[in-house]
Amino acid sequence: MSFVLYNAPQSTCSQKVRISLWEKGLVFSEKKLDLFKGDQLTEEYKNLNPNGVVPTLVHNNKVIIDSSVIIEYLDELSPQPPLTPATPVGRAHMREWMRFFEEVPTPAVRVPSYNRVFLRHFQTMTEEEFIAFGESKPLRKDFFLKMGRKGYSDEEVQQSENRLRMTIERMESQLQLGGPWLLGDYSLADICIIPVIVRLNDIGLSNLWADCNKVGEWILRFQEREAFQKCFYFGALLSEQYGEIKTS
Ligand SMILES: N[C@@H](CCC(=O)N[C@@H](CS)C(=O)NCC(=O)O)C(=O)O
Repeated sequence: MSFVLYNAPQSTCSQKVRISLWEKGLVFSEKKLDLFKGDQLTEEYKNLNPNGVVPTLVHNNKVIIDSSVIIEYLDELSPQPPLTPATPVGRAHMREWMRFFEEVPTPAVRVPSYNRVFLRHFQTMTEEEFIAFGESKPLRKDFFLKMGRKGYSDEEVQQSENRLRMTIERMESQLQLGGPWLLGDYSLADICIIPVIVRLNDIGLSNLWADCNKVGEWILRFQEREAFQKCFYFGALLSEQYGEIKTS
């Protein structure tokens, strides 16, 4: 089997897939895209992934896109070790968590990530260049143009932090049922959210779980996994790529 992963070291969606590949022990090669140079927006790449985003997995010439679809695909393809509950109801609960993570914290974390770190890429662009860059993004055009070169407003930052805090509180309540993972056993639900939590920690927002002991323990448990350590190679954290990070 041949696996080629088009991804970016720091991309949270890519990190979900890297963890899953390592958990399954599947050998893969990485093609690293520079998202601020626009590698994901070339016609060649959009032939693979018309959304112009990473990750994309090419498995024996078959192209699979969207990180959650990819990790479920990998689990079906290579069932050992299982990352999905054995029963239909268990799988339904896992997908409830995954859909919630995709809908709430995954978009929310982009707001402080851009405001604190990525905005610097646009400071030397003219307004016209920035608009053209935003317009070229099939999925993220509205997000970019709403953000502008100055970033999101304090109100929008607060709303996104509220959504992230709500996520953490839900995870804390769920882990209080016994854990040690979100559904008891380790699953794709855990893998789906850990990159967002790592990102929050990296950009100075770990206060969001300061009073959530179970979430804190869950993070430590994750850090011990070999797949986690292999996924977060040097350069996967923003602090490693960008140095000091603005904390407001
Ligand atoms: N639903 C997609 C979203 C992928 C996504 O948003 N990827 C980001 C990196 S985490 C990206 O490629 N952004 C490029 C851009 O904004 O131009 C997935 O989960 O694969």
